[in-house]
Amino acid sequence: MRPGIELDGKRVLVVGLARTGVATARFCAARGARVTATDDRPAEQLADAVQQLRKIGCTLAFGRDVITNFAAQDLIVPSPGVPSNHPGLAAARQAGVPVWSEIELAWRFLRGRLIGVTGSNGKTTTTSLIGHILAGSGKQVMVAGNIGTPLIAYADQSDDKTMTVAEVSSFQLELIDSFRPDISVLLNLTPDHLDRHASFEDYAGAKARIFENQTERDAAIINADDPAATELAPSRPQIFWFSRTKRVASGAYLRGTQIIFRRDGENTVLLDRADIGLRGEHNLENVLASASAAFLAGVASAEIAAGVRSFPGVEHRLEFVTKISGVNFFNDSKATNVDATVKALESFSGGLLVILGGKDKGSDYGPLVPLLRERAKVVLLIGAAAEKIAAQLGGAIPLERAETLQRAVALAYEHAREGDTVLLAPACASFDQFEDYEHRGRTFKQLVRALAEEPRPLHARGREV
Ligand code: UMA
Repeated sequence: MRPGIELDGKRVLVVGLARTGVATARFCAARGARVTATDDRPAEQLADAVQQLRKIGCTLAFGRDVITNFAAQDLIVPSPGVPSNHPGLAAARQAGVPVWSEIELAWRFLRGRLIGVTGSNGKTTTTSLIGHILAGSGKQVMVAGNIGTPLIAYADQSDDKTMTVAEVSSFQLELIDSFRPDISVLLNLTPDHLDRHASFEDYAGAKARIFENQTERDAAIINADDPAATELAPSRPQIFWFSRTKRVASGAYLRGTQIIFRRDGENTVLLDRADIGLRGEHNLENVLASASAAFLAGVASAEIAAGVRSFPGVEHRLEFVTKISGVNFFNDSKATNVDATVKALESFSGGLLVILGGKDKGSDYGPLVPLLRERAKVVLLIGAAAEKIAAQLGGAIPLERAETLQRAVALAYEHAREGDTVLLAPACASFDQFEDYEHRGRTFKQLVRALAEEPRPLHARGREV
């Protein structure tokens, strides 16, 4: 039984008024809560939210200097983008006011079963793939969360037959209370968001909360090849491992080209490697995790194989854009941390022109050096992190300071030779120059398509690098 919560007449403060805040305020207001909605940005920048929330009777407060009484609330729901050490939130906690992320609130109203997917990388692909397999097998599915649509926006649409697949981030998990997925997935754990979390341990601790309320009846699917992830393995839920490299006692692994799922000593062939159209070893991991989740959710192996075969991939995730005069262009704008960029580089054998940079998240770019040296011809640097990256790459590879994405695309195309690949895999957040990584990815694709309209013959290009 979920604990629920009575919202009627309660004072609810919603902090941050983008996707999560607007959906949360609407949800609470519809249940009779007295909602105050606040954002550090001025009202003029939030015209759409203002219009929607005024209409449903929310009290609105905008701008950093507006004093909102955080301590006088019954519940506070900050958006994931609001740091949990926000001074108002600290005051509320001190006064004993619950501070929950929106996934906590949503979970209390969701019906049916929940699959929660977390990890540093691969969450979006895995969440989408699980949703795709479940939908293909005829289940009633909702896909939501960090992937783009807040979970709370769908809570009302669920019923006992619904399977919800939710991508959940460390920002969302760090403020849960009773949130409990029936099936949890931890894909991997590498440093990320160290501008928000005090340390790697703090970040890992937030991720590990996905298991916190799971019971013996629930399942946890964990990457056995990732030491940091295995360290977080919980004691209560049943654990199913997945591995690219070794046989596991319980869970998914490779036997030749077959992907096997082993449970209670019994092996089931789920699919063959040949069914996987996605590029890169990291995507093999995503498939192992997705197939395991689908199997545990009751999907038959033939349907899992069919789902993996027909999966088109995810926008902004090693997405093939086009080929112009023999040069391939790939958009991996979702590579917002160093590990994701490592995985992107590993997916190509060489001939790369790599666009790196954006808003730094306290990252160490050193791990990129060996792969760049081996596989890249040149790095084009953009955004605020350019100088830090240049200093850390330390002459390992030719660098050009392109500053903007537009210039980076033009320079990359100028330097590329037939058979080369231009790869946007920035290893950084996008917020210094773009609204978000999707905006960055769409901009990249537009710039590339503009090049495609006027392809120049290869011999007319600039110098070899
Ligand atoms: N704001 C304040 N005060 C602050 C900080 C922010 O008022 O101190 C306000 C901003 O002015 C802005 C709003 O808060 O108006 C932004 O909130 P938000 O960033 O949480 O925006 P949402 O649109 O609600 O997006 C969030 C997730 N954003 C983040 O985690 C940063 C989205 O994940 C998610 O898709 C969405 O909820 C729905 O669940 C994005 C993301 O970058 C894709 N996630 C990180 C990642 O994947 O690495 C975790």
